[in-house]
Amino acid sequence: GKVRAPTHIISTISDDRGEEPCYGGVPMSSIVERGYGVGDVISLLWFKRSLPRYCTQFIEICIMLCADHGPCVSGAHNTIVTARAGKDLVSSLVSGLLTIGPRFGGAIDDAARYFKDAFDKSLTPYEFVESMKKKGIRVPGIGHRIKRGDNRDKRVELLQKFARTHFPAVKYMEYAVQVENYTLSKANNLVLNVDGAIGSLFLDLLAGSGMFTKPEIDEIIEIGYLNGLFVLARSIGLIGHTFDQKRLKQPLYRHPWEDVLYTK
Ligand code: Q5B
Repeated sequence: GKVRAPTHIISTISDDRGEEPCYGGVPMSSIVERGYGVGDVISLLWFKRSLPRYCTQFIEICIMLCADHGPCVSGAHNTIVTARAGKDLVSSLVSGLLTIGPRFGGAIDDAARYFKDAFDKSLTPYEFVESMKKKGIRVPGIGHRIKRGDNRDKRVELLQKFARTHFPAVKYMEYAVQVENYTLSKANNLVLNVDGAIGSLFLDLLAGSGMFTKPEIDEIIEIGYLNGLFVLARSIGLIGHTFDQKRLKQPLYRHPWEDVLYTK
């Protein structure tokens, strides 16, 4: 019989060999004809299944709400400086993307990991937060540079409102809110931030949609899919900042001496 030569690559998410490309087995024409959105495309390419409409809508809301947060955040700042140094679009974009990490925008996966672990072990918010403190780990998804208990992040409120209306259950989100209540009793800046809101709500999406088995959920959390939402979303804003600086013909950026503490 025929012997298949060993392949160097295995790929399971899309196929471009036929008359038209397929995402997760769904032909492009069906994606267009069925009126699918970017949430459906993410479902097919990242999660390899069609998710219910409320899930894809939630993904789209995450993308829209995280697309930009002004010129002063780490990512936009890097992108602006790079664009003003005369670099091209891709260089300016990746320079901003490279700031995404545990402190800025890239705390979603760890928020999901730690909230899930604490909730599944039935830790009280006090036990969870204090155990993190003992380990010297900041609670991912908690804290913000400008948001406060009396100046909440509108994005968090919008995500919570959507989930309370459309998700079958929001147990992880409610747990995150209890954690926030406790951290806010310690300091006014320790709000549930956008990373923590997405991390906890995605746990609810994974657990409540009935579309994922428990091992699949564990694998998604272990691999760390969720920072991808912020990376994808913020790319939209960073590209915009690059165009903005070029349109405005901004010169090379040099940080003012007065804003540096020169010391020995
Ligand atoms: N403390 C976000 O810190 C920030 C604590 C904490 C326990 C915590 C910090 C943090 C976890 C990572 C996280 C996502 C670095 C943030 C985002 C997207 C964004 C950004 C934008 C956008 C802010 C003061 C005191 C200290 C700390 C304690 C702080 N956080 N304790 N758990 N999580 N969070 N990142 O203001 O006793 O004085 O030593 O790392 O979730 O990135 O808009 O800007 O869309 O672009 O610099 O929204 O919270 O506070 O470092 O001066 O700390 O609070 O130990 O206590 P800050 P610090 P002490 S959303």
